[in-house]
Amino acid sequence: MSRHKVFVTRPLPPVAEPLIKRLRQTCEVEIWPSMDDPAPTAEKIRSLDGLATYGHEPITDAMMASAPNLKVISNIGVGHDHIDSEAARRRGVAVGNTPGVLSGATADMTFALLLAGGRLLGPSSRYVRARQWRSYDPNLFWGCEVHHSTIGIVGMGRIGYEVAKRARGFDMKILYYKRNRREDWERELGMRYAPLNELLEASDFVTLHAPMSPETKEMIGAAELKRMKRTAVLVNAARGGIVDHAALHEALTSGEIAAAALDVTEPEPLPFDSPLIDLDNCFIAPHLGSATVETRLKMIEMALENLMAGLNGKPLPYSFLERT
Ligand code: 8YV
Repeated sequence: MSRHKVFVTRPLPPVAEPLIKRLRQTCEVEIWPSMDDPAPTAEKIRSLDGLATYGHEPITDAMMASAPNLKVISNIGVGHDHIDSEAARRRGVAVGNTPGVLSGATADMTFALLLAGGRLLGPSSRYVRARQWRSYDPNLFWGCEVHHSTIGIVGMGRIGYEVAKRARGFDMKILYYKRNRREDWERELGMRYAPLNELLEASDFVTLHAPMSPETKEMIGAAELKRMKRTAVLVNAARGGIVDHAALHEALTSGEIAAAALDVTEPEPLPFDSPLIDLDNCFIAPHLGSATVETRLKMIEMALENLMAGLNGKPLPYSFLERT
C-alpha cells in the first residue's frame, strides 16, 4: 500500500518531534520549513492525502478541486474561517479543528491584554527601555481601574465563558452579548445578557470572542466605537476582521475610546506601515492567544489525531463538521 502524503503548513517545535515521528511511520510527511512563504498553494496540495494547517492562509474550493486524493484537512487551531468548510463538505473532505483545549490560555491572554491596555503597560515599558525613567514621577501613566469595573464580553462560547470566570476574580460586573442567550451560565457566573449597543455603552472593557463570519465582519465599526465610553478599552482576542481598523485608528486618535489591546489584526501580520503600530494607546501582540507550551502541544496532538483518523477514513475525534 502506498504511504499517505501529508503536508504541514508551518514548522512544528522540537517538542512535537515524537508525534511527528509517529506520523512518519505510516505517512510521507513534509513540513513547510519557513514562515515566509504562502505554503498551501493549489500546486502544493495537488498530490496530498492530508493537510495540516497551522496559520490562516485560505484553503479554497479551487485548491480542494486540484487535489483528487485529499481526504482530510486538520486545522491546528479552533478558528476555521480560513477554510471553505462548505466546499469540503461537498467534496467529502473531512475537516477537523482543536476546540476546547485553548480556551483557558486564550482567556488568560485576554486578561493580559485587558490589563496591559488598562494599565498602560506598553508605553510604560517603552519609557523604561528608552532610559527615560530618571526619577519617580507620580504623575505618569495613570491607567484605569480593572477591579470592580464593568466588562462587556462579545461572543459567549467556550472562551467567553473562561473570560467571565476570570472577571469574577476581579470583582467585575459582567455583561455579555451573544446571538443565543446562555441563561445557565448567567446563573452560574452572575452575569447579565445585554444587547450589543447597551453593552458597548455600559462597559469599561469590551472584549471580543466571536468567531469570524460574514455576520461578524467589522461588527465593531465607527458607529459602535462611538457608543463606547471615552475611557473604555477594546480588547480583541478573536479575529482582526471583526473590527474595522480604519475606524479603530480614528477612535484611538480622536479620543473616542481610551485604548485598544489586540492579539489579532486584519491582515495578519499587520503591514509595517500600519498606523496602529505606533500608537501608544494601542497594544498589539502577534496572535499569541494559545501560545503556551501545554496548550500548543495539546493542539498539535489533537490535530495529528484528526489527521490520522481522516487518512484512515474514520470519523475525526475533534471536528465541527460531519463528513458526508
Ligand atoms: C491558533 C487561534 O494558534 O485557534 C485559533 O483559532 O486563533 C490560535 O490560537 C492559530 O489559529 C493558528 O492556527
